[in-house]
Amino acid sequence: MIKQFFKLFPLAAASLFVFAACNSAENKDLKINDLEYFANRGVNVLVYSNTFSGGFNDEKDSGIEIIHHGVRTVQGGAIRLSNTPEQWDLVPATTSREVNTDDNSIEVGLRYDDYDFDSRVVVTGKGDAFEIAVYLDKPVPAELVGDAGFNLEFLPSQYWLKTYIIDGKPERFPRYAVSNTVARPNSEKIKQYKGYKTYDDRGTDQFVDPLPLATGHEILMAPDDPERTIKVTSEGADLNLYDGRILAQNGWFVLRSLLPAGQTGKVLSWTIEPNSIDGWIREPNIGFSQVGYMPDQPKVAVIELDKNDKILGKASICKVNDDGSTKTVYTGPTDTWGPYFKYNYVKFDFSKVQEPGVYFIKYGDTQTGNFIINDDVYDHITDATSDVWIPIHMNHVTVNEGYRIWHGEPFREGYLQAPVNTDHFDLHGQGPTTDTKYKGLELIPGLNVGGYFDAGDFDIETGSNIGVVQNLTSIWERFHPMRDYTFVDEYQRYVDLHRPDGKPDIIEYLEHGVLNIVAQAENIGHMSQTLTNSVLDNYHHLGDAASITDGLHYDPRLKPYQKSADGKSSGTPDDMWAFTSRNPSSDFRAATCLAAASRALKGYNDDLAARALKESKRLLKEATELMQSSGRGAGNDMAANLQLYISTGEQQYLDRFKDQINRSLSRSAINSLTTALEAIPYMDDAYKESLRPAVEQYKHYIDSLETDNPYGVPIGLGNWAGSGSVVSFGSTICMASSYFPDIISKDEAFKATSFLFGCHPYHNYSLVAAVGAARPKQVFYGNNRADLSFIPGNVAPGLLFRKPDHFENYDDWPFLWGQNEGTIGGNVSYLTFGLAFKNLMGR
Ligand SMILES: [Ca+2]
Ligand SMILES: [Ca+2]
Ligand SMILES: [Ca+2]
Repeated sequence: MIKQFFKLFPLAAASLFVFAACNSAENKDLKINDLEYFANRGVNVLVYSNTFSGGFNDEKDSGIEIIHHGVRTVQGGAIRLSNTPEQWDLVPATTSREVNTDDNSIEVGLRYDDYDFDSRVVVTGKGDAFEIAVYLDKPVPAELVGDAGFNLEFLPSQYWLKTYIIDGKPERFPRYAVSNTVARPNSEKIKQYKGYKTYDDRGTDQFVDPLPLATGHEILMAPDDPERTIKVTSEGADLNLYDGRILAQNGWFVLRSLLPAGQTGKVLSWTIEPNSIDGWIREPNIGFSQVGYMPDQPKVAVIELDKNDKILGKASICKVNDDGSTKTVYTGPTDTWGPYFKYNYVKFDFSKVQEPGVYFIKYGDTQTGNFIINDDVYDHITDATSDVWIPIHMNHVTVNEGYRIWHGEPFREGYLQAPVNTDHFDLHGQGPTTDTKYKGLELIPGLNVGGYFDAGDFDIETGSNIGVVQNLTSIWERFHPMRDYTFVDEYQRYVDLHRPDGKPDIIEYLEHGVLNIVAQAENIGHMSQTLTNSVLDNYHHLGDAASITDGLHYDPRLKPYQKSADGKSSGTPDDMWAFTSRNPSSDFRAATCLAAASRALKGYNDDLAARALKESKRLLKEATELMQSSGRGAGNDMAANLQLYISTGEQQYLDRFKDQINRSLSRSAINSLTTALEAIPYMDDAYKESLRPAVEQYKHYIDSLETDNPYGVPIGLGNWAGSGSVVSFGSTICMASSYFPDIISKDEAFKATSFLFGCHPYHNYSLVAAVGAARPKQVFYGNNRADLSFIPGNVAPGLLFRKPDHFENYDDWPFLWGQNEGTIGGNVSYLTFGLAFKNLMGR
């Protein structure tokens, strides 16, 4: 009824809106909605919709959260045991969560098992404010008095440089962490995750504790920015404001009150008033391909709208002329897709615009940055990843670029055998045996060669390094890219970006990966799980990888920080460890990738090709026997069986592959179609034809995504955002379309590129660093994240889903790995996709 009225009388509707916006009687009560959070215009208060995870402790995305005018600016509301908790400080378990719509409150039970300490936090909506109250049935345990407090954390990038007023005194949030600290004895430090320490105390036996920036009973934050204004009042206890970045660059501003000693019942009460802007409507987010479009490709923008926003029936394309003037060249209808989680979506198809040039999109008053239409817009989408990101992640070499050293040669002292029964902080572990000839903490020679840093950290994850070698081999065999803009000298252990050396870069990258896998096979005897940090205080390293360890062999006979007379060893236990518990499936995968890589390396490095083949045969034999004797059956890995068939031509692998692929395809084509298609060049025509039903099934899957979400790609809702699935989706489409163009049109592949390059929820920036015409993302969780920067070519995981209905990707705060990290595995997959895509498009 109302809709009809708006349609018939758009002018009347507009003036009605103005009236509503000026009417201060708008109801701003924070009421619990159907999704169990408090909401009014512009303010969402989530109470443990997202709980602290056990795996990585404090990920800065749990507890009591505020999504303030579209941006999640507050999180972490919980009982915490320090002033500015770090990632590896203890977090409470959530023992209960109760939503009481009758009295508009949500109550959670929190518990620290280590201290047998329970508390209840009750959040109650009271008009346009809410109260946070803490209840105790038993007093704070004696050992936590002075440590247990209620903390709420504020996103630094949304508050720095803005003002705050505490008990009437004006102050400014600091852009960089520069405030006072005190050193206290370690005996007073609350223990950290699994007893590890995040800091190196340099022998002082003291830890650093930040002092408050300010203290008071009422704080008004960001009165200068209505979208961020929040007032917090504490009934009794002092409110202390801390800067969490003093201890850890990923820290937030922390507001904290200590819990009183010896009391039970309601022990703490804060009143929080987040400002809600009258009639606030989030600005439309026009998703489009920042990289641009080829003239004859489909061009569909997806416009994300506030559910309070009115849908406009038309949008336009404007052209930027040579003289800088602009002209509307196309106006067309929008097509309503409908609601998807928090927002409404409409699509705007402008495929008819085909003339090469510079354009932008206009929807109402919103206008995008510019993009290009031309044949060659996708020609360089993989260059930054290939020329810059991948070589910067080469381990055990110095990497130079122009005037800049990205990192020196890391881990010169090599790797020690991890001691038995070690439970590691990065989710690995050494079992009760070493499965090698080495004793715990003994040097395993020869491992500090080749290999790739895993991600924003510097460990070698053997599993992903195996995948990387496999993918680089497949890239070489499928596309033979001769691109040569990287100088790699394994003897000098030196890499120089943008310097051609006469060898194809892909072969050099492949060689670098193989060097480490062969070294593991030769020196450990099998694959490690990981080569990684032994101490937590150098695991979170930010800066030059060569300075993670001191480069000297660890000698426990020396005191910490003491060097031997010959200058070759030290008493500092910073050496990396090899976790060597044997896993025959990992050896089986290594055998496969080494067999394939040895083919590719022939003629480039015959010695390494021969060593790779020798180790491949040995590992394959041993892994097969181990798997058989443990009853696990040999080779339950169809991709590996295919590769082994290609390498050896042996019927047994072909039989196993065919059997597995048939069973797998009959379950679902979605996960195994790529592997099935990869086999086509090595099989007969009948095999290819037998895949037709699976390809048809995949086409149905592609079509079904059009109704699943407005972007028509698989969108993941996990704790690590899903651009990796979009890359795989794109790769499968490219391969399927090249073999079965009658079933899957190559146009489907543009859904993947558009999503990656800007047509996605939350904002419209390209998720690939430095790739994208007007606006690639600016910050990533690379190893240079402390500089709020990026490493070119990195693919961000992208749109992280926060329960129950919020997608986000911070572009001013790099430190959430689930949205902004990139991995060696993921970036090599992107390279594979990009090359396949360009190949399919005839570029
Ligand atoms: Ca890692
Ligand atoms: Ca080269
Ligand atoms: Ca050392």
